[in-house]
Amino acid sequence: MIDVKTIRKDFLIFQNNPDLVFLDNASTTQKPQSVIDTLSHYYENYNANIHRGIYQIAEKATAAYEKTRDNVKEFIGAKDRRSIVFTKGTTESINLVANSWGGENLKPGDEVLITEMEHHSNIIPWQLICKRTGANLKYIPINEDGSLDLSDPEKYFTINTKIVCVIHQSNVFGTINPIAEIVKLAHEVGALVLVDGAQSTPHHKVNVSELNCDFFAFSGHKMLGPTGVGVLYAKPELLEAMHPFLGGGEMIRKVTMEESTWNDIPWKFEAGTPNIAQVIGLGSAIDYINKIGRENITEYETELLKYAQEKLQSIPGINIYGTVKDKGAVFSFNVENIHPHDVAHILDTYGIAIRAGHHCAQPIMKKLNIAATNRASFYIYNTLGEIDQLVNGLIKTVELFN
Ligand code: C6P
Repeated sequence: MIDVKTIRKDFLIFQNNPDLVFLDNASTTQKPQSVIDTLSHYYENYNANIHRGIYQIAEKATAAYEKTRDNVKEFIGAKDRRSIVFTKGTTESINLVANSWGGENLKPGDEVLITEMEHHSNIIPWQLICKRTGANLKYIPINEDGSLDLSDPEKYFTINTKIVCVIHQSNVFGTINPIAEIVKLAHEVGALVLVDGAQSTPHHKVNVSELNCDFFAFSGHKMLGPTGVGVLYAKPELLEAMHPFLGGGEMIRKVTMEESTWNDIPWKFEAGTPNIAQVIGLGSAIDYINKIGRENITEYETELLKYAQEKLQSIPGINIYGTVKDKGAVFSFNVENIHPHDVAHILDTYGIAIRAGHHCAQPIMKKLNIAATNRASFYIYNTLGEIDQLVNGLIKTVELFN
């Protein structure tokens, strides 16, 4: 079980901001001292470019960077370290697949299947590539409770479907989607599957081999790591067949004035100087999460979510979005007759940080016929007491407007 008091001591931000109640973890998480120290240690002791220098600190930097690749491989249950490509984040990972795989493999009449629950990062790259290639973009609809409507799969999974791109855990509803079922439906019609794991990877045990997905994307900053680093997992044979996304240093084998050949995977997809410190910092974040244990994280967050659900439901005029049983610790809601931005602003005056807006998921807002929601999202350092503070803040907000 999680010892939240001890955990909070690892996060200096809470000592430096004693009144801060940080409930915007789906947006980004705070960083433990071990991750911050790892970044400083790299810059203070062995800052050098990787894969190039043959002097000692460059070799040390390269080894630390590549060690994180092994760390990530184990963390997500990949079979092959060549499957792990470092990117800037989930957004870049999906753009890489849309451009490199989609640009090469999609043609007019093909279908890209996504869902109405996607973050813009898993919509826009597909809209762009569909426009470029003449492929069609189709959406699996969602139900009122925030679940996917998979009642009529033949309507969506067809012989024209070439790739299915689906969010693992919704950043608005918290819904955890049935990826194994979706992978099965997609593979039956010969389509690939890309999973957006930005919201699942920080909170649950993820095993890409068991899921049998073809691509999996996530961001370091949502799982205690630095900004500017993320991962694309892909089956090696897919990466081998795909063209490079970005061209430049390190991704080549031989360059002539006329043409070039490419480095081995995964480096074929890591052009230029990567975010070295951030990648090494991600390794440290994974170590921290492993020390706590992901089953413990899921268990603790479920407790937080249950407590929040019970407490928040009792506030008059509250509407909760995303009521499925299988969900992560993300809580979207509105308060009757009070704009979400006003709610978030008033809560901020009590030191409570939540997010208000469309959460980069405008198709969901359209489906629910609302402009925005409030969203509280939890992580390992949040406490039941902070949920009480949120509830008290909301009660005061309601009183203020009545
Ligand atoms: N969602 C939120 O507050 P990047 O920016 O590349 O690290 O992650 C993008 C992204 C992709 N998919 C999902 C499911 C996400 O939730 C996000 C980021 C943040 O919900 C910022 S909008």
